[in-house]
Amino acid sequence: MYNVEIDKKWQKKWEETNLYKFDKNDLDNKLYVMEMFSYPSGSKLHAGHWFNYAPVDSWARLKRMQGYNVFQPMGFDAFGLPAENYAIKTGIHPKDSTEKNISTMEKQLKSMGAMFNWENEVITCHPDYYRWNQWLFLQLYKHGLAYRKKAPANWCPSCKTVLANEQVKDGCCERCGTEVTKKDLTQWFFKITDYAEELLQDLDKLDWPSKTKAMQRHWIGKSTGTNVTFKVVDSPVEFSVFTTRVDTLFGVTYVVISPENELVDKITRDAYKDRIEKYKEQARKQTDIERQSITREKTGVFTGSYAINPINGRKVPIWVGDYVLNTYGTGAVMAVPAHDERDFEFAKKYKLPIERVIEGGNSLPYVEYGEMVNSGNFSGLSSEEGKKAVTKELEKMGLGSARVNYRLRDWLVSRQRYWGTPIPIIYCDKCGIVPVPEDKLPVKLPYNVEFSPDGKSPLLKSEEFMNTTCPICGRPARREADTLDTFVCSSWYYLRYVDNKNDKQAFDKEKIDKMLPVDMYVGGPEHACMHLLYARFITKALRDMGFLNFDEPFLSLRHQGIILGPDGQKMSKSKGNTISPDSCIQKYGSDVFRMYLMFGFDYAEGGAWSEDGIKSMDRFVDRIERIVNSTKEALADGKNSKTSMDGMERELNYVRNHSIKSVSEDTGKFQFNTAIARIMEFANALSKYLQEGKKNLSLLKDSVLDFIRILAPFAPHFSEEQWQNLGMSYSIFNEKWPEFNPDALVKKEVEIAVQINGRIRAKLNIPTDLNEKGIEKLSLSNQNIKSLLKGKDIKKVIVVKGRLVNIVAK
Ligand code: ANZ
Ligand code: ZN
Repeated sequence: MYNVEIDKKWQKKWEETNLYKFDKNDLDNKLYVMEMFSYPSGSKLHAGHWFNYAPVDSWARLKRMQGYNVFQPMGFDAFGLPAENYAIKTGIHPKDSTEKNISTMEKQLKSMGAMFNWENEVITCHPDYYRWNQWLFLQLYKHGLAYRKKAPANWCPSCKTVLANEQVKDGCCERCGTEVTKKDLTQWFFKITDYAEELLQDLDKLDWPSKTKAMQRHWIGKSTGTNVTFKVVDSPVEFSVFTTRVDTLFGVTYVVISPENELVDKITRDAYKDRIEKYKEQARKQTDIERQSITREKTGVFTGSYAINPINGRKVPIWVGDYVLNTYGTGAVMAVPAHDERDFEFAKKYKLPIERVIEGGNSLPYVEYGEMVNSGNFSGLSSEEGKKAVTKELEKMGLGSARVNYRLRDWLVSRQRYWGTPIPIIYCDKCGIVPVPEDKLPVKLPYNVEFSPDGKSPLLKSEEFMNTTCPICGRPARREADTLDTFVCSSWYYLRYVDNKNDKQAFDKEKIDKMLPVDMYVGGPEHACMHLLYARFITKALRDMGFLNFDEPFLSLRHQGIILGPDGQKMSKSKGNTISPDSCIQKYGSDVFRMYLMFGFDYAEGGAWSEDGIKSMDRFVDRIERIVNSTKEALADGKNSKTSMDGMERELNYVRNHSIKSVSEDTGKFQFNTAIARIMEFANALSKYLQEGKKNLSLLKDSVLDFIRILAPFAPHFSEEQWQNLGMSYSIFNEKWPEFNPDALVKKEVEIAVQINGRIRAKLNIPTDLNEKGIEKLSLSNQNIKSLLKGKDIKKVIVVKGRLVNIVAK
């Protein structure tokens, strides 16, 4: 059983000797390794946190031994809904519960024995962090990248707050699962859409999982097409539609505008007003996701008005339909039922004409490209040619133009909640919207606030907070009562880590230009479209404002999988299937827990917890200890030694070099489970060798030392202990990572079976370059074979090179 006291012993020593202190003078070799910081929720660190952090620490330790100067900071994403919801339920103030959770989690994280640079810790709910979060807001505001507008916002009736699009999952609140509705509110936005194209293009530069890049591409949703202007018959009104298939323009039989489109009221004829009003009301209750669902039945109402198709002058009816989203393109579409699924369904339902204008396939709708037909002068062109030609024609007529659209929407950052960064804005009756001057930051979040939700910002109820004076005219004014989305905090924390104690600025440009980008960032795949996109946007925005000079925050990214309960279900308190890291490390020690996590699961996949798995890792560690002790004895004894390199020696040396090579490569690829499997093979080879009679002691010693070196990143405390046990000097983490000798990897011997009449009677190690005659001779000279053949006649010897020898004898 592993002695858990050695965890504490080495953690203390590492701290006292400042072993992992980042060397600020050796930036050429810097390696900035970062794991997504933790959310200090009520439930402490769970096995999933360990699975995120501990293997990455092992990766970083290996890099350190390879000569890198590792910077691995840690912090807490401390604002946000869970702490506030917990407070509402228990009455414990979010600040108090958060501070308590942070100190618990810090202790837990320290018990991991990771190389965290705690002196660079950031805690986002502390004024020395959110002050700069407010500063960031003001910079974006100054540069036109933060703005206010009235918009239908996603509203969670249960959390009583606005949610970003990204926080709505299948029409429900990501946090509590309640169905999300719409509410018109004046909100603050960050203009991430200004960066849509660059965010898309630069994905190519990143060493990120391809699935994550694909998700961002999809989320940004670039679409190339044409805006076409339709004039309304007997009205001065005109409007545009966005289409990716302008080659189908001749097939338009009606147009549809979204219920929220401001044109609806202008276009609707009196006789149709009642029905349209009712329809608008009904549409308000639907989420965008429901409205886009392919399976949902398409609905709509006629406005009584008609529009003119600019290409052929045809009069087509204008409908209102909720399958058209107001937030995409122009909020209006031209409907081509012969070539679009949704339009086809809609046209059938409302008996609207369906006219084919693209040749190909028999059935309708035909949605592929083909040859244009029934399209006037354009007939005969391919879809590709037609798109260009029709767009050109529309441009000539002044009734259309080529157009690129993105699905990406601006980032809604205001929240009607208490536990967040106050937005540094003041409203003055005379001067309007006035940003808080930078030297007046931070705008402190008051402690005594009634935060139980009523749909309004809790800060509104704090007169002390709300009432201020206008920085321009000095008259009484009111503060902004909303707080910032916590994703704002996490969109730049990797910059603050580097310069976390700076009280003059958010960070020093020179410092971060040297330390960033982050070389390796690791965290959950669920952040593909929110955090990971916001952080990229903020980096680019700060670059354009001159605060830094790199384009991307995270060069390499990896995701970890999820550790499930022993029952294969997601761990949760209510299911009673959680695994507490604390009790595991009390029982088995930090390293056994860490190695089990790394060996028992594929890092990117995760899987179900197994108690047997951790026990067998415990036994493995015991075995290593026996290997070290036997080695010590053999070395002290010094007798029975040899200096030659025979078959056994060559075999051991082979496994040793093979392990060094594989562990380096696999760890580099985050394939920790196979890396540990190679370490186990190495341990087997050592055990086997220790059982031999005569030993080459210098080989034994070198092999065991290499073994402990390559084990060290995976079992840091234990390896440090065994290193000392072997009489080596502190610290193993100042040792160089061993290099393998390619010569030793060329197998000079193979094992072959020697059979007599088809039954295996001996196994021989023979040189790989031995010819058939030599193999035969060697087999026949084996003691065992010799005695079995005594008194028999050898009829035939069959040699299968590299595999076996069969002796036929009577
Ligand atoms: C006519 C047409 C004919 C279309 C055809 C497609 C096929 P992406 O690729 O996502 O950009 N569209 C445009 N704006 C819309 C909105 N606000 N709500 C719902 N649908 C909208 O898709 C662009 C296509 O989606 C556009 O091209 C338009 O339908 C529809 F045979 O125009 B198409
Ligand atoms: Zn004023």
